Amino acid sequence: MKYSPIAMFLVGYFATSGAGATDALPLPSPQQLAWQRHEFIAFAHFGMNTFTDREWGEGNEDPKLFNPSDFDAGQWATVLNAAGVKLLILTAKHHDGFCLWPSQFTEHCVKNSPWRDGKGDVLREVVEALREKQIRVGVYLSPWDRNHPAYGDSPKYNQYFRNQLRELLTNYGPIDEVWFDGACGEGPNGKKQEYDWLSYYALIRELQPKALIAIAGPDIRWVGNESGVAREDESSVVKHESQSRWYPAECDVSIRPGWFYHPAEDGKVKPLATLADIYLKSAGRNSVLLLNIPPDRRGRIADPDVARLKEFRAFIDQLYATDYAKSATIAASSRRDASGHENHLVDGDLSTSWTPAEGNGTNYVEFDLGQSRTFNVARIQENIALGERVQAYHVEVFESGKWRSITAGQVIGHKQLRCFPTTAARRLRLVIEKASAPPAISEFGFHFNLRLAGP
Ligand code: FUL
Repeated sequence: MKYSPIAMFLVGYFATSGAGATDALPLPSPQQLAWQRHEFIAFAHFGMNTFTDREWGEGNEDPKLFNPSDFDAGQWATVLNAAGVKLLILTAKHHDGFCLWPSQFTEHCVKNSPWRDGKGDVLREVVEALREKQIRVGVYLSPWDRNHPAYGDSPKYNQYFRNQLRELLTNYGPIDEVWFDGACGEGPNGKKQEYDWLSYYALIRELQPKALIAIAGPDIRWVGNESGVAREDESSVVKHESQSRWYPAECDVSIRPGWFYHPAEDGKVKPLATLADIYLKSAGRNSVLLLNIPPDRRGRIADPDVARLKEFRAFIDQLYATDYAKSATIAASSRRDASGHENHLVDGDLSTSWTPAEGNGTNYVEFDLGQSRTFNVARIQENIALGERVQAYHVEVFESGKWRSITAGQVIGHKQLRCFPTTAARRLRLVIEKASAPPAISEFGFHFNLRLAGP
């Protein structure tokens, strides 16, 4: 559940937090930039619900029910690393209030479970295993807490919540993403809890200034659905009245129907075709894919999910394996100077770019392959360290003596994977029709994807 009133609240936060100039081009913070370049990150929904077969617990579950039989965070890290996941967000506390770390502020946590004789700490084991594989760490801490007696007694619960944040953000090393759902309910006193968001944000900034605050937070935006799909032309720049902010989109979706593991869903892991489509419509639409992979009652990623992730990785690798742009002769309509050379489009370096000379009207760069090639995906990337500059573009092929557009859009951003019916051509152009500042295109590629080619 992600409540939208938070969006209105955040507008207020942005307005009072200083930035948001009206005419300057909004830019990502270094942390947002690094995060967007991850492209593919994961969620692990794991907790009391894993053992009660529910999606939302009531909060009155007996901690003794939490008892993974073969917990192995090393297996998570190995599987995620092989899949190419760059950051994992663990549900340290879901709506039922049960904490996966031994909190000194509640009894409703792992210390009262039989797992590891009450001496275990899921978060610690996960953090250590992830760090061994250079996977970054994020935490999901649900503000909605159906267990805590002070929930609804707003100041008291806010203090409890900050105490928990402090535990998470001081005892486990660097945390890169703090994920807040906006769901809010009434406490046992019949009163609606008023979250003190500003105090939560201030504490995070104090304890982990590099952590990004997501969803009900100012740094990462929920894309607006739980299907893992961004809009075409999804922009990292969000405007409200005269304020423009860098606020990139995250696409969350589960590999299974539910967020938590349910044995009955072992046969319902999303097929590769669905995951491939999700990837193209999230990572391929200037957004970050946040794929949920819920560990099972053993405390391991279940076999069907492991198998699907292998296929998914193979799909992604195949997608990029052949890049015809790399062997093409490249010629630009113009270039601003040597640092804006068109050869930067194929150097694999996201910080270099092709920049045309100013004031020359429509700008394009042409790729001549020397012979006809077959492709169905164009990959276009802007150097977003300099902002989102392009406002309209298309890709065209030279056919029977004239140019024909095969795909067109407005936003480029970090990455577009534009798919179109399989096309054969020798010459092809990326045309920038409109930009708010000199375009800085960092990479261009065109690929042939087997799955998209059909049977
Ligand atoms: C939602 C929650 O209510 C779901 O249980 C899940 O955690 C999802 C990612 O966010 O809003």
